[in-house]
Amino acid sequence: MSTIRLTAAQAMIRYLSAQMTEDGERFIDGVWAIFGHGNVAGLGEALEKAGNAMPTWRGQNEQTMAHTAIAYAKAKKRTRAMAVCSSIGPGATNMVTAAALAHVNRLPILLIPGDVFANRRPDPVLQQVEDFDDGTVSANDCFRAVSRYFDRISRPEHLLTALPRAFRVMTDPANCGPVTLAFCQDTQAEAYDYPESFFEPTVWRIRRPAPDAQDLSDVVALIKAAKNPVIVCGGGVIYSQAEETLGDFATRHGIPVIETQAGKSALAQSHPMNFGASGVDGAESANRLAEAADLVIGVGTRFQDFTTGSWTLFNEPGRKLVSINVQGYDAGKHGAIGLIADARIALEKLSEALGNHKASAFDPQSRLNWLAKVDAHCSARTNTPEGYLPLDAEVIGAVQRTSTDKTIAMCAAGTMPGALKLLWQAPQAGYHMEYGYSCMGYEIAGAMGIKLALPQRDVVCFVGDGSYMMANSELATAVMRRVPFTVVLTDNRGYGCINRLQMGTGGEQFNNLYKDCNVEQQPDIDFVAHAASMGAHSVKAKDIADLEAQILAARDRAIPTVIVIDTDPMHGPGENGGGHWWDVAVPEVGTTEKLKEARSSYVENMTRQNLVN
Ligand SMILES: Cc1ncc(C[n+]2csc(CCOP(=O)(O)OP(=O)(O)O)c2C)c(N)n1
Ligand SMILES: [Mg+2]
Repeated sequence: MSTIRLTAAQAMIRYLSAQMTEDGERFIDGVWAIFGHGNVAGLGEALEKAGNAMPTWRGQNEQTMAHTAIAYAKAKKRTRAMAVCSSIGPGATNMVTAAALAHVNRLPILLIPGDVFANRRPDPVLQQVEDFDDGTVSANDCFRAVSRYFDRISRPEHLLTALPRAFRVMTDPANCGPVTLAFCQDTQAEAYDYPESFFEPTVWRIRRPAPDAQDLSDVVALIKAAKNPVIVCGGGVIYSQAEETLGDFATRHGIPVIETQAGKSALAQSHPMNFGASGVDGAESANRLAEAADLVIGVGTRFQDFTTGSWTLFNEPGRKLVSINVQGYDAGKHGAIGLIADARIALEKLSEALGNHKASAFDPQSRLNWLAKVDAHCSARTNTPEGYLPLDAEVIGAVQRTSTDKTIAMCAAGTMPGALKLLWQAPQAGYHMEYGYSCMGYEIAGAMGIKLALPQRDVVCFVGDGSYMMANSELATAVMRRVPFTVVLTDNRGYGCINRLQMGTGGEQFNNLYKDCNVEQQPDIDFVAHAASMGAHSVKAKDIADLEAQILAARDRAIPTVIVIDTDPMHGPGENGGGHWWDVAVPEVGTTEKLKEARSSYVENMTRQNLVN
């Protein structure tokens, strides 16, 4: 056996550069890295020598670098990913939140935190967490709960099994998620005679498992028997690239589609079978279908509470639940009859078996009524009231009017995810929402990841002032790397959505908007100057018309543009919608009348939850 003598770090990077997609590209596009104690000498040396065979990029924060990597993988529909490499201790634990985000959203990312010395000789080292009773614990054990595969590389030969396993996880449609390879600092530097064959180029094909024949015929029988079936289109439809197949299936068999946050834009909003999203921030047309359905067919969905109205939707007595999912865990949830398979293959096989079967009629008008309502809701007010501040819906309208088929609207937390779910009329593939973890601070870093993945698209990043304050510094990275996107920063001077939620659950306005915070002086944060200081083009839009003009002007810039607009914090987007209930626990005892009222309406809503199927 011919071998090559490499350090473990050199071997890891060499292996990463030889793992390919079916299209002949590297599966790992490159490595985001911030060096420090625990990776600068080992992995740092290996990455420097790798050069373009495995490019290295420096960001500003390990969490947000990982957000960029995750957004990249989501935009690539999990066909490619990036790695993120950190020092030990704080650099490593900064990535734990991002690992959780990737875990919830089932997205591939390779995290390589540095770890303590395997030989323990210099212990305790700088940044080492010392467990009094367990000598094997390090800060990186925090990753265990939020990694799909966690390993600690404490001998060079561990890589021979750990690296193939890592790629198997990241390219497996069912188990896809974050992989953490915690890499002991002394091991990174240790030499070993690796077999040359280990570094041969390997192609990772993403499998498309077919459904079990008996399960398939059971589901066919259920669909044939159903009077009011409805399809719930989840993110799995997009990951399996089943968008066209789903649209054809829905049309051919007369089954209307409602969408989840992750599934939105699998079908264009203009698709005649797309009835919009369900749930608390959902469309009337979708929620009525969800209430009346006698058969719910989930395709690639986790049935999260924002889709199910915390299970007060889909509560028609006797209704059946089918879950088409490549992951058995999801396929079996809530008593669902599972079809464990790739979404596209499952829909093709179902359609074949259903032949010309078409479900009985549904009301196509409800969708048109809803779309007309959306248009009205997003139009800017012309009879400007006294003390007028634009609404979030009007901001969305402005972006919508300037958007094209190339536009991708993206967001993660705050008012805008719910508002966009309800109001954004996406072209196919025109929506990127991180709403599995809904992590404030994903937005700017995520926008950069999308643009890196899809350079030909126009990325519009919706971010609230709160999320912007939480993480914005990858804006500087985007300026340096010349990655343009447009940030629409809605400044409502605090956490608007949580303030409304607080009021809606019987609480007093407290600790959300700055006006209700325990401070000596009210802030007047100059977001335009802040973004400009990082090199972005930044402007304040004075009104909705100005916002539209600024978005158009941003389109051809080579750097990010940040457009700040003051908005009204008090009015949510759902006020005119047909939103459903969402379970947020209200205190059982309290002093105010409004809290007591909120509690009794909460208790009443709980009785509508259909938990047993
Ligand atoms: C990391 C993180 N912390 C806390 C939350 C809870 N949270 C969700 S939205 C929100 C406020 C968002 O404020 P802002 O970005 O200004 O949006 P707005 O609702 O005001 O438009 C908070 C605190 C979260 N989703 N993520
Ligand atoms: Mg805000």
